Amino acid sequence: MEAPPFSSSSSQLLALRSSSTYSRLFLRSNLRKTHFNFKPSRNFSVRASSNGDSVVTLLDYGAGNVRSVRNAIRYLGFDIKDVQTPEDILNANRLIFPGVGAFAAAMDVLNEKGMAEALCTYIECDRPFLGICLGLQLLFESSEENGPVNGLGLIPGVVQRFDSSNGFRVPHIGWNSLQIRKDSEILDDVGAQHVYFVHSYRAIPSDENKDWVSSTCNYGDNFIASVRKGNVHAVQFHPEKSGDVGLSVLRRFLQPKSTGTKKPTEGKALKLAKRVIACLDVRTNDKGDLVVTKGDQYDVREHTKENEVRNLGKPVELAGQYYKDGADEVTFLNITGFRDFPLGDMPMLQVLRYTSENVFVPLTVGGGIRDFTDANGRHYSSLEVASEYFRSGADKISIGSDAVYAAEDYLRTGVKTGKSSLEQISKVYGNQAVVVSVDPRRVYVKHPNDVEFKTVRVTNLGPNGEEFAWYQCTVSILCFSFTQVSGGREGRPIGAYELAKAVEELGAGEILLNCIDCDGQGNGFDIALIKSISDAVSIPVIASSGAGAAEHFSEVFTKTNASAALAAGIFHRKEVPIRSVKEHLLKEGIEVRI
Ligand code: 1PR
Repeated sequence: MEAPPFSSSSSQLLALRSSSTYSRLFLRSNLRKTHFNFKPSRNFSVRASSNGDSVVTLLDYGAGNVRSVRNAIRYLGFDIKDVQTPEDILNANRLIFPGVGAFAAAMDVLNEKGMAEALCTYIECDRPFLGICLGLQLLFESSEENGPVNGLGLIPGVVQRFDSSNGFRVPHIGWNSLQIRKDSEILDDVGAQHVYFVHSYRAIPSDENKDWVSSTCNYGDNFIASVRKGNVHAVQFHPEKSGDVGLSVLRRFLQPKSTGTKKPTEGKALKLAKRVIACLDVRTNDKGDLVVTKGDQYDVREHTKENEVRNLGKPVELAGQYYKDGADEVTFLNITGFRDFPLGDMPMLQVLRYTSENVFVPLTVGGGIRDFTDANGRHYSSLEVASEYFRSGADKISIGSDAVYAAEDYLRTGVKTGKSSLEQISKVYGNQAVVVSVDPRRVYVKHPNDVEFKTVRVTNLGPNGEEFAWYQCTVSILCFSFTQVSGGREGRPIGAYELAKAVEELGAGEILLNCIDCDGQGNGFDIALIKSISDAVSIPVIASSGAGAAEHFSEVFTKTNASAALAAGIFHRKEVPIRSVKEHLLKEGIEVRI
């Protein structure tokens, strides 16, 4: 069962993180004093599926999006039993632990619920176990994440933050390759194909843990990508978000005997791939249907007498198509979310739920993430809005307008209040789950000293021969007329460069960099803007707006430090398929997932 909307889980986590127990070192020896009513009902040496049981026990402590793991398990034909008590862990046939959120908060919850000891016992008895992401990290002795904080202590080693000083962007987000170190069975179909990672902390292989390490990944240095001992497995990457190859990892864990012989290694993955993202701008049209639309410089209405909202298809269908076509991620932007409160916009939540049932790459959703008071006076925090998006299937949320206000406040006062939506959501869900979407407009100037904001030299001169421009951030606003309320955009006194640096400090994990001037024009990305921002921050930057040909993708990846490129119009109008973009990038020597 999914957690009910607005369960107290996120607020509990927040409370836990600020409580005095938050950074308390966890002494595993104390755990040993707890006694459980453990009734081993089966032979420990029997592999997971050999008894034909189709039930998987899932340890979900309520800190984030476990929906995608649930969907992947169900997609593979298994039923889920949720852990309610430590005994459920001890009596499981096979246990999946998709850790989400922060290390310390997770350990606090496991300790408080008495589950840490049960997990140790289960694993030490060599019962079928699969830890995912934080579910791998928690097996180690300790983590430096808001710590040091002790973990379960089953594997020697300390979980540490990636070092961004050597130019590697943190979080490590995207599709990377594995170096298989020993036979791990569940990785038998991976070979040289990419799998999806999203994390800021990692464990390092050493002599002490080498009998556990089954694969490593290189990102700045070699880190542990998976461990395996007997029936106990854990992976740092997300199999539930790694497309077909990830589903095969889960399948091999769930059905170890039925997956046939080892396949030859295929694929050419060597390093972190550049991502190609399909974006779906979604809104309700005048007939009340939720449609995928697409603007020209953010104008999404047809220039006809009827002035209808441009309709380019159905969101769930198109997202499913892009997944099959090889999109590395799918992004939904609920472009009227700021005025139609997203939690009142149930169709959008349904879109996420349905999409996540069949799309096994990361899903991002944006639009309307802010505090809101409804007509009945009920107040919803932006954290509640984001939580509902996560519960409905989003892996990342994207904040637009509210992040602009937060950055303005931060730059004006120099104080991080911790109260902005950006800070609150990244505190609970981790900064890798929070994208900031920037919607700037070019403002030409004669000389950089003419403005207080960072300028770039433009390739096409401004209307009065200007050689420079700054990029003014905009926010969604309501425009009232006698006949209707419509959306518009208001320029704010902050540049895209200043905003990007501020939101990185406030906890953004990634920047989705649009450009209103280029949107829908098909003339290529704004290289000067993207270079300036991707050089200024150490979090990944997604280049957006203006793609009109496969060559525009290679241009943005060779001339800037963008980690991903996003497009909408060319994919919706079927002008350039995602496959052609990838083939072109491969031909140009740019690493992509195929
Ligand atoms: O401000 O937090 O409610 O978020 C609103 C979100 O909706 C923001 O992420 C903002 O970018 C988006 N949005 C608002 N109005 C529009 C509009 O089009 N009228 N869509 C809009 C922005 C921009 C891109 C687009 C690329 C690629 N869409 O994401 O998909 O420019 O297009 P192209 O390849 O066709 O050039 P909040």
